[in-house]
Amino acid sequence: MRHRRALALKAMLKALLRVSALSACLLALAAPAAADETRASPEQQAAFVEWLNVYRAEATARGLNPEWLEATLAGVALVPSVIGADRSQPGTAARPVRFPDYLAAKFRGDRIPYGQRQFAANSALLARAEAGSGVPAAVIAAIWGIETSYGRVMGRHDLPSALATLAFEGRRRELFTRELDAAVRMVGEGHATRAAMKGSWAGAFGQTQFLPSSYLSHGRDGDGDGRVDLWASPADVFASIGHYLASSGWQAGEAWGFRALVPDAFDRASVAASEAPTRCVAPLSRHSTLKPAREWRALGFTPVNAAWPADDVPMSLIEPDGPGQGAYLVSRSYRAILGYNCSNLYALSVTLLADAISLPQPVPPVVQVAEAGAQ
Ligand SMILES: [Ca+2]
Repeated sequence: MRHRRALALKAMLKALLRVSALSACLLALAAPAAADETRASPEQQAAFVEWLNVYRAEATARGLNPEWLEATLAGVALVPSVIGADRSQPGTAARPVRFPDYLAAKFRGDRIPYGQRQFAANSALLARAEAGSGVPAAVIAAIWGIETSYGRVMGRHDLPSALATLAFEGRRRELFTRELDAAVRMVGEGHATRAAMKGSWAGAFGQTQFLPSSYLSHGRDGDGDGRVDLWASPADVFASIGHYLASSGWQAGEAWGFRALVPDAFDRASVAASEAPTRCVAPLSRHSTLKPAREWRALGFTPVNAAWPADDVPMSLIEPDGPGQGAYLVSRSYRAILGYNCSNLYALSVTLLADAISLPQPVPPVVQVAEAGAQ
């Protein structure tokens, strides 16, 4: 009896396997686009090789050492999945992301509790980075946490291949050609071996997720060994993040800002910015004009779980999801985070994570909302 049942089971499994094999075949036939995401066509490969030859010639003309080019471009290949990832980035105008959903995704898992432990465990190195840059240790740690989950997720793509693919694709050819040049310099000048050049599909690498040009201009040697190692040295990672934010306009002694309650029937048009921004245009267009903190206080704004800064600190109002759905008063230091990544949702998630990992309990309420949303 038991034997017969086992045979029947076997037959059923076999039938199931046949069906799934058949549906896999049908899927493969029905979805050539999915196959294209991972494999380049011969035409694409040929076009990429041609582009690479042109790049090599132009980079040499720009003054890059041909030996450095050979060393860096060795083994470079077109990566169609990089193009796929670049074309399906979230938060485009067609698919806006709500801040609570964005925050929930960023704070998923152990991002806060692990961050609290990492903030404590690295307090001496973070304090040194703060002293050197004027950027609070908690903000440096929060960038580290958002970018790579505190150094745990740095990306495994071959960096020169990802950069060459993005430059070849052409949507942001100028930017990625420049970054490929910088990657060539990193290898040529001995900052990293060719084999160590691993990073995200978008060309960012190490615990800071710097692009190669940021490494060359903002990388700092925090542990004094004469090298800048953003993959393995936490001291270098913290010093470099601090330097990057200070260069982007962080004001020492001026905190990022806070979540605020907006007075009833507040006239937003009365605080509209008078000039269009010249950098990071879309996110900065969502900021009101900068007004001293004392004026916001006089208008009836109230900080949530925070204190007002000095009266003359300039702040602007942002409401990421529109009026009545959560408001923040942010300083010029907040704007420096937009230099790291030009997105209000990104910058707000950094500042709220900084508060969540560094302030004594309880965790700020907006963070609890995001955590609840993640479950
Ligand atoms: Ca170092």
